[in-house]
Amino acid sequence: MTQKSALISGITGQDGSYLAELLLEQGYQVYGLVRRTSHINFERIRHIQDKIHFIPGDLADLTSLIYALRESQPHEVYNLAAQSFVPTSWVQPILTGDITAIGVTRMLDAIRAVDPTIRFYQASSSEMFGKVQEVPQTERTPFYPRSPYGVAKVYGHWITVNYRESYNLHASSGILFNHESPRRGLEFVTHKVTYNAAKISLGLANELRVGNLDAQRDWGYAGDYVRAMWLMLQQPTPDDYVVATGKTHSVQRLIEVAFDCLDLDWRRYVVQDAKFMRPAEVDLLIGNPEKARAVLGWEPTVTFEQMIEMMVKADYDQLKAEHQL
Ligand code: NAP
Ligand code: G4F
Repeated sequence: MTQKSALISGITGQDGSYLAELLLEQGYQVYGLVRRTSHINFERIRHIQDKIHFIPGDLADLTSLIYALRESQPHEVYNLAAQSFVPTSWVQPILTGDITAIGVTRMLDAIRAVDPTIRFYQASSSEMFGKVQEVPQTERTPFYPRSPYGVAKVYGHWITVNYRESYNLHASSGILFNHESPRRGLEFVTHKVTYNAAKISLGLANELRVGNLDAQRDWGYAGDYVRAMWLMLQQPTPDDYVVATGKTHSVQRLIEVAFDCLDLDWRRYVVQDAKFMRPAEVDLLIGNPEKARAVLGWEPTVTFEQMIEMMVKADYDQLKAEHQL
């Protein structure tokens, strides 16, 4: 049997690192599209970097995507690259649109030009549901995005559906709810909380400043979610799937769980700061993953509490070692 190959955009990100691990385990040749930076940022993939073929490229640059596809000749493309932080999308709305929205068209058009038999995964988001029109959210729930990021992801989703219907591409869109891990960027609320709770516990900080404590999210574990991406591209026909746990928790509950892991009373340390409030908020996300369960056989394996504990422990151990405590 010929070895399968896959090109991952966003391979240096949280999800890219877990997906690369999964595909290597499955025996794939893994190619990673990476942007040129003045400083190599391979922290999340250092342990597997010798097994990955890196190709320079940027979602802003169609030519680089065509070269990358010609060089890698992939069976599957996972488009995970994006400007993915919601608050940044209000300060850089045009860049967010160019990468997170139009970047998807560039990748799809490059696939169409180079080899339309390539299977395509688009990293869509529960942020598209925004001001939710239904609880819980399914593949049929109408979108009402609440940030330039959410708007860009709606475009990315619909252009994926459109290329599937227009050109018969095997293009699937995964509507993934929030998923976290010790590799999550420190700017996202879960990692910000676990990292700062660990710092406080070690005497390296004395407060944590956050925004809206009432927002609710359906938080899962990134390692579980990349399995769903791969399963989508193994199906005979392309489709769209919600990937979620079906449970929701508030930011306050997240803080309680994280601080409890370290026997800390969160009320003594957590300060609300208007700086972290958003111009428009997504108040409640909770997904119904029934279709992913029924068609893909996908189920989450790590609970919210287990994941937060895993993140707290990883941060605590790393800070302790770094500061020789
Ligand atoms: P992440 O950690 O922020 O990683 C984003 C990746 O995109 C990084 O590798 C980044 O490269 C790359 N990138 C950014 N701009 C690029 C450009 N112009 N050209 C090429 N690469 C570019 O994000 P993540 O959490 O892994 O999420 C992966 C994808 O899923 C994103 O599309 C995100 O919007 C979407 N998503 C995430 C979640 C979640 O909860 N994590 C939920 C739903 C959807 P650098 O390392 O060079 O910056
Ligand atoms: O962790 P967050 O920044 O994630 P958000 O905005 O839900 O977006 C993430 O999940 C999306 C899927 O739904 C992805 F598409 C997207 O790429 C990204 O991965 O914020 C979660 C909640 C928000 O309601 C925010 O207002 O936490 C609230 N929050 C409260 N204090 C905070 C803070 N968020 C951050 N980042 N920092 C705070 O201090």
